[in-house]
Amino acid sequence: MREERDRWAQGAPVGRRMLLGTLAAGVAGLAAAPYLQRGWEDALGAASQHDPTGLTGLLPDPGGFRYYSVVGSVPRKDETDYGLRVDGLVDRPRTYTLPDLRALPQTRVVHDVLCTDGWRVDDTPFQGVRLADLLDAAGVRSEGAALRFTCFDGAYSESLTLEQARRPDVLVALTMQDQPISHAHGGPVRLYVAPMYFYKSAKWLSGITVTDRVIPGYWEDYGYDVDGWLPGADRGPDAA
Ligand SMILES: Nc1nc2c(c(=O)[nH]1)N[C@H]1C(S)=C(S)[C@@H](COP(=O)(O)O)O[C@H]1N2
Ligand SMILES: [Mo]
Repeated sequence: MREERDRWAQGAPVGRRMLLGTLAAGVAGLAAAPYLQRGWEDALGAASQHDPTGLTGLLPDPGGFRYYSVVGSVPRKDETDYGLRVDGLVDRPRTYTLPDLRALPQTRVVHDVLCTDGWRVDDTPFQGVRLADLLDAAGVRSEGAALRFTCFDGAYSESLTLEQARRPDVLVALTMQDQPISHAHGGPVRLYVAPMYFYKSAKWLSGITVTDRVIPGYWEDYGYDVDGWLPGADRGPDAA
């Protein structure tokens, strides 16, 4: 999939334009169907689930974002069945429901979002619980050095060092652009790591495990930088 994305990013102009046209027609067809009620963004998500080429990732949604998923279909979760498990090297493992997370102090962070594929959406607000607060509540043990994030899509994963995770601009986000995070954007809960490329911001977040070392995430196994700092990011005291 990574290779496919790179290949398309480099461009095969005629083939790609044709395919995009075909795909746009397909998406338009979907949009005319009941998907319309959920909006274009969810139609893109739905279309990409039937899209073996991954090209739906090249169709912008109205806000400038693009839909990414490494799996074909992702279950929907809401207040009745969503859970965020915090465990690993902690004294007090816990599973948070959506109401649990909403009841905690909320922080709003506005930052530019950048994907390594070249698109960006400036000044995007995210709001949610500071990851640092969840770590404090869990009581990280002295052997703890990093976090592994897992997702209820069953495939994606990410990592942060504890020091990165404790930054005030790293959120377990419940809203994006001041709306509840849609399913297409990884709702009801996604990670938001403001100072890093958007691949670090795991969608459909379901697990946070404290580990004794960094375990590279999904894209990082394909060569992405484990430290996904954005150009010009203030890396803090651990700056290399
Ligand atoms: N679970 C999951 N999270 C993910 C991804 C994914 O494929 N699956 N893609 C990452 C990448 S590469 C980007 S750019 C953003 C895209 O978020 P969006 O679909 O809301 O635009 O999600 C990141 N988080
Ligand atoms: Mo990305």
